[in-house]
Amino acid sequence: MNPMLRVTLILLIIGCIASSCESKNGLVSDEILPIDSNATPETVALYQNLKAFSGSGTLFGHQDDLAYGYNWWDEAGRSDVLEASGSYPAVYGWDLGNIVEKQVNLDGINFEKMRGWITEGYSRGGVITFSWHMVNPVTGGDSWDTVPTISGILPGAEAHETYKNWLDIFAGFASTLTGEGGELIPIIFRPFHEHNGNWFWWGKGINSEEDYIALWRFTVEYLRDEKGVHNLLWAFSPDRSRTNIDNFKEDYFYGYPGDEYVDIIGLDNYWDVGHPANDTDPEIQQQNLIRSLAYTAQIADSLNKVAALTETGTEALPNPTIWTDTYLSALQANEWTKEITYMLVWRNANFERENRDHFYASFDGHATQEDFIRFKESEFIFFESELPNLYTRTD
Ligand code: BMA
Repeated sequence: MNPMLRVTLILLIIGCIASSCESKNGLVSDEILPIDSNATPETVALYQNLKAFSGSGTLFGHQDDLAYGYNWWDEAGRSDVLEASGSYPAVYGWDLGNIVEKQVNLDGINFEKMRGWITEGYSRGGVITFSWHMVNPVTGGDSWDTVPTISGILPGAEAHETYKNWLDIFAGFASTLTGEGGELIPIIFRPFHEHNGNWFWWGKGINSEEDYIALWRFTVEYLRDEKGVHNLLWAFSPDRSRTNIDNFKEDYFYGYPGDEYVDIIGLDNYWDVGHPANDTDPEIQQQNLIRSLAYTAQIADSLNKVAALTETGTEALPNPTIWTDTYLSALQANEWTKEITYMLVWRNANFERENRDHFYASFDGHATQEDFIRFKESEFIFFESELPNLYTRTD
């Protein structure tokens, strides 16, 4: 189908649903609302449009896309995804690690410049998501400083005020991200990710599940109710490697703070896409990828929320046809996997600065480029140039 026709059809579908037509799963988008009843109109629209869009395609996203690439650093207009495929990604991931401590984030991105790139991506219609590799508020170490921490920052604990001050800084940043009309830019906020793993200070086995839940709830209530931050959609994102695929729908809920505290049912899955530590037969891995995506979508559907593959990728892209053979075929595998609204691949670390091949999106000239273009040209995958307007309700 030609891209314009495709966009028109999607706009029609979104318009129809927004004006109370039933979608294929019997929902109307009006029925779905973010956990923040005071969310800004654009934030509500993004959430409802993602839900309405679910099943029609998957948006493609990339971490740090506009800030740097495999062989460039901080050059206006550049993007590895654009240069490899012909379009910017539809979703832009940014990380706030070190926002309290420094002018630049943990990977060297200046926060003022990040603000500009966020505005730029949003002004072209892209979706913005934040993770936060937060410094350990108790020890001052990094996110990987895995000593028991959460009990030390909950209300009443010694470092609680410190933690609140950090959230104030976050609120300041989130509240100054505005579009051309002065409206706040909606942000899919994905704090304390991969919490069922034991590699971050907020992880499993290091803290109690109860404390993790308390921290999440406190964070939502403080930012939303006390600080009045109303441009956030909250994404929950356990890691697939620490779930048993046969028990996924139970394992998924480790640390789940409750339906009133989560908007996006996310999954971080590096495990089933060729992780070097996973020696499962590749065919079984592909089946597990499909199963993990389908279960995630089923959970989202049962809770009337939005499903996403919030982080994924294979470092240095050793499989030349990963985009179509692994991702596209999994996303299109069945009616459930098709409900994954977006996928985000991790950053393309700059080779000169980091002296390693730590990249997850194709760049111009890479062996995966041809397949990346095929992936982009698939009717099911949406890059930025193919996006409908996600920020306006059409009714
Ligand atoms: C990790 C790696 C690190 C990076 C961190 C935060 O997965 O990419 O190099 O510092 O994410 O972006």
